[in-house]
Amino acid sequence: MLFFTGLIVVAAASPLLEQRSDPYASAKAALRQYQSTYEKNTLKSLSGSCKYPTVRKAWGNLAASEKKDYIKAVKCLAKTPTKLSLSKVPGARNQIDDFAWTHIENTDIIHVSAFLLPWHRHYIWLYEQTLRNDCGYKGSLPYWKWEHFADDQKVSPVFQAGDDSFGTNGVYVPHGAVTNTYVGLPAPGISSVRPPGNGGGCVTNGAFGNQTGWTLNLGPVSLNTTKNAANNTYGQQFNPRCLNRDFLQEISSENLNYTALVSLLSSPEMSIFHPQLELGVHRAAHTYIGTEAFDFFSSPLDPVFFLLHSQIDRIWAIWQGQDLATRQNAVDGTLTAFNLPPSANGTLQSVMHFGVLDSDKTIGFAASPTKNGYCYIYQ
Ligand SMILES: *[C@@H]1O[C@H](CO)[C@@H](O)[C@H](O)[C@H]1NC(C)=O
Ligand SMILES: *[C@@H]1O[C@H](CO)[C@@H](O)[C@H](O)[C@H]1NC(C)=O
Ligand SMILES: *[C@@H]1O[C@H](CO)[C@@H](O)[C@H](O)[C@H]1NC(C)=O
Ligand SMILES: *[C@@H]1O[C@H](CO)[C@@H](O)[C@H](O)[C@H]1NC(C)=O
Ligand SMILES: [Cu+2]
Repeated sequence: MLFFTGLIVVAAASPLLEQRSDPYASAKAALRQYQSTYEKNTLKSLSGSCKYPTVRKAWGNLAASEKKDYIKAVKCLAKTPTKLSLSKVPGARNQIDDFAWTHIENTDIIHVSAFLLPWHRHYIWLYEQTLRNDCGYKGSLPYWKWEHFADDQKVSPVFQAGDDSFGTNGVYVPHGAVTNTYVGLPAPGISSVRPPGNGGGCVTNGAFGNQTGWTLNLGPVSLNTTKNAANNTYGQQFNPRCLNRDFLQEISSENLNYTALVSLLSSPEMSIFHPQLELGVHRAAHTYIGTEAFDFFSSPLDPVFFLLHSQIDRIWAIWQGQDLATRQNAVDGTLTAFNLPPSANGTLQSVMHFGVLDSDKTIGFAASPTKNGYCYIYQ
């Protein structure tokens, strides 16, 4: 009898305890609901050649062997030769540089414009395909589930020191604020100031730390710590150096938690959702990591970039999945970054460029993660 009573008390008390101790309990419940609606609607909409979507999972939910395979495939990209013309991009050596350069070349078009979401959807899909086709990877692109560790991002499985993770913060090097500028935009002065974090130097552990011999070849472009020469405006010269980071925990605490994510997902309109996503969590995630990841142009040189943008794509997919009929084809923004120079609004027919990686695609081509050759779902 005592035993029985005890059980009832525990069962009744645990949801209350959870709510008291977890400030995000209700946001987590709301996210589970968004996820379930997204999955249900997506599975219902499957047709044609996408009947069995591959599953993109949080990095922390990959098995140890899957993590190892992913990292091995990324390292293989650094061993496959560049397709870029060395007269145009003298510093390019490998396919990591092909991805970085394609982003650099498009930076002034694909950010703060109608292109952000569809361009990066196709770009990270190409990365996933290249890992599979050229480097034998069998899995899917993972994502950085930043909401789960927002209040202490350094304990995230993404940022661990072992060789099955992406490494920790960079070593501390005293430094001041960093101002990044959109090189090449017609109106000067569009920049973003970031206070110093508690790193700033080389990452010295993990799969891409300097102890492994991993180097970045191109860039940086928009960090004011390196005023690039005229023949290196876009970081096209060979500049071998270590991967750097400069974590800024308060940016994560204030912008990347469950509450922030759920508030973003509750946006009713693309014209609210897109700017809130891009200038909110997207900017915050890049800013949190700092240094290379904070460079508007060469940020894909931090391998975590692809997990970051997989998370961005996940958030967009979940938002679209609440109401595919009205949200799948919604476009917001113009054809130029910050609308400079002023341009028309983007449409499903607007064309996106992928340099040496792929032929042009339209915004509409990338509207659905389960059509036009894409076939994946986030879990
Ligand atoms: C890695 O970076 C650290 C910090 O800058 C430095 O002390 C160390 O010598 C570097 N190691 C290698 C192998 O370059
Ligand atoms: C780039 O210009 C600098 C001077 O601004 C010069 O020292 C350097 O040799 C040039 N590099 C190349 C590859 O042309
Ligand atoms: C979580 O994010 C929200 C929205 O950005 C912020 O207002 C709040 O301070 C953060 N922290 C907690 C514990 O909710
Ligand atoms: C572009 O879109 C904005 C926001 O949706 C709208 O207010 C504006 O009228 C559109 N401009 C044109 C030229 O259609
Ligand atoms: Cu980008």
